[in-house]
Amino acid sequence: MDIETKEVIEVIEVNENERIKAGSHYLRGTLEQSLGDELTGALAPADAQISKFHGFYEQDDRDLRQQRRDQLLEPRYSFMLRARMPGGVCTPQQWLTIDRVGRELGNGSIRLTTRQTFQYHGILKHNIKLLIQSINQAMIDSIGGCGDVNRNVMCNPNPVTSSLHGEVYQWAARISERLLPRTRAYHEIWLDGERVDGGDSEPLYGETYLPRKFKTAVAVPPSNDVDVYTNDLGFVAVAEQEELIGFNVLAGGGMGTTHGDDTTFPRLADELGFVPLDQVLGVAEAVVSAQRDLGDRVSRRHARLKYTIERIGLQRYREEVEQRAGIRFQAWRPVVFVDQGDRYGWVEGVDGRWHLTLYIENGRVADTPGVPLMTGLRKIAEVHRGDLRITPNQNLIVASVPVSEKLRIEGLARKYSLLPEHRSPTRLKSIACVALPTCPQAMAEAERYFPGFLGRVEQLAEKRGLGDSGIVIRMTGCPNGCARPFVAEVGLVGKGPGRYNLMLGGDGRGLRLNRLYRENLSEDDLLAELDELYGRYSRRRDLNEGFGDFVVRTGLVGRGDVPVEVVNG
Ligand code: SRM
Ligand code: SF4
Repeated sequence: MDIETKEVIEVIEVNENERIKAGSHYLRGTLEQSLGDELTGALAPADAQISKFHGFYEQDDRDLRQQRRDQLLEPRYSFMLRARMPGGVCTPQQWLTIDRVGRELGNGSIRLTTRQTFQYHGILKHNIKLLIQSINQAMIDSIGGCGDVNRNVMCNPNPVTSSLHGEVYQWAARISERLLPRTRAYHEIWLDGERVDGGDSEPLYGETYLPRKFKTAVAVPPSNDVDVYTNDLGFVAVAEQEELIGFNVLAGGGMGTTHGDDTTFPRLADELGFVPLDQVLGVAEAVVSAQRDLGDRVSRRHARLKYTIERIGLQRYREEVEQRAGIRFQAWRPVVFVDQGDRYGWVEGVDGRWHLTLYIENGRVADTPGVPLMTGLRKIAEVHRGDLRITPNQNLIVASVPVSEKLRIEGLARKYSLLPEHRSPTRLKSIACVALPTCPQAMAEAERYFPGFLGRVEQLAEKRGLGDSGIVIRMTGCPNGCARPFVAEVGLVGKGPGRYNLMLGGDGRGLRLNRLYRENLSEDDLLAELDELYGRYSRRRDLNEGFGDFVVRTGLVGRGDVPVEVVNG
């Protein structure tokens, strides 16, 4: 085959997104022209892909779609912007900016996400630049919030048990920095930075970036709040006598699936082995570059790292990473995880400062009639002098409060209904994704519907004498898995309007995938199934046995993959 023919075939074989990336001149595309086009509220289609790397998505209000269609109007386009905030940590001053910008340039709310950052919804095209500039003035950016690059790096946010947490957080921030795209496009377009003609480059990513999104989390055992096994790349802190000595490394986790396509599946990450601290950044780069070169650039459905590892095999993949990083993985160090939830209320840190985890229902920070939550957080940020930390379960920690300030902070939190009190243990452990009306992928409701649905589940639990049991329930509007439903004890995965698949059997620690139990259920059917299951559980469970463990032990569902069960005894 001559070279020309080969090139043509290669061009035809990659998917459309690859062509868009390659032609974007390191993520510039024609974004500036798209923004200036006043005839439409949308971006040009290729720019709507490139914009994701800059942190924002084009959306339209799905509640209004039909009405707009009937009126022969274009959809009501607006944008969702996601910031980059490693480990979810920000200062109160930054929070005040986040809050102000959300009220002035977004839809009046802030959405805390399952990856410890925040999103604005409802941004109009002509406000995007001002919005990005405003958060950048507070030292917050949105580079790689979305797109085919490494996303927000997660990290256990609770600085409680030891100085280890602070140190591990620094590693999360370093990994985030190391895996950032290097293009100057963001600065040029949004921050009016100096133009670079021709000299731009991406040493790690290359001009077509990664085949697909890429996610990294850092866990501090015994908490698996970050659900580290669901990430493309995971680091698990290993300490000796309270001193951080390195990390166990994981690769190849992911949740996204497509209904009816069994070539797609959720997967827990594989254990690659232990590395000392001086090898961490090199390994992170090697995992990313291996995926850059070996990932599937034809089918986006199969382009995540989990499919690469399935295709080439773990052994070969591990060797590839070792060779690129110039290291050998050491044997995995034993670690124990005990849960995947947040620790609510006050906890004293090693330095004598206190940390208060607030409850934010589904991570939605807004003022609604009778519940001025957004105002409450603003009042706290106005007086607080420590920092604020978004958790992987969409909550917020008021961190590093001196004992003298505890009463004042708690008073505000109580006044604005931000304390976890009067919520059932199940509600405190449960989360839902955004779904309708903004998410274009949603097949069913999640965030808007979940609180009421949980109320009905709580009644069932009370009836069965399970009011004190905290069962992890997670709902998503589609099988993409944004609330990580496939590692929940009960996963409810949207199938169509008002219809959900019922998944059962997570272990409450994020170490076991659940399995499909019943398909396409209406609310009545779901409640009937749960009623029956809760009845069995309350009669036949072992002492301290979790619901997910019970359904697996009694054979109601098969066991999911359990690669770490051995380690965790
Ligand atoms: Fe997600 C796409 C919201 C965490 C898997 N996710 C989307 C989009 C952008 C819809 C879209 O494609 O246009 C959603 C925007 C909704 C909206 O209106 O805001 C969306 N994902 C979210 C958030 C906001 C859910 C939440 O309620 O908090 C989370 C933002 C995280 C962040 O701050 O970066 C969010 N998404 C996740 C997670 C959980 C995680 O990462 O720990 C997953 C599962 C883990 C994984 O990636 O495998 C997840 N989102 C997806 C997927 C499926 C990817 C796949 O491999 O198939 C999509 C669809 C896609 O990429 O094509 C998606
Ligand atoms: Fe949207 Fe589906 Fe993610 Fe929910 S799980 S936010 S419906 S993409």
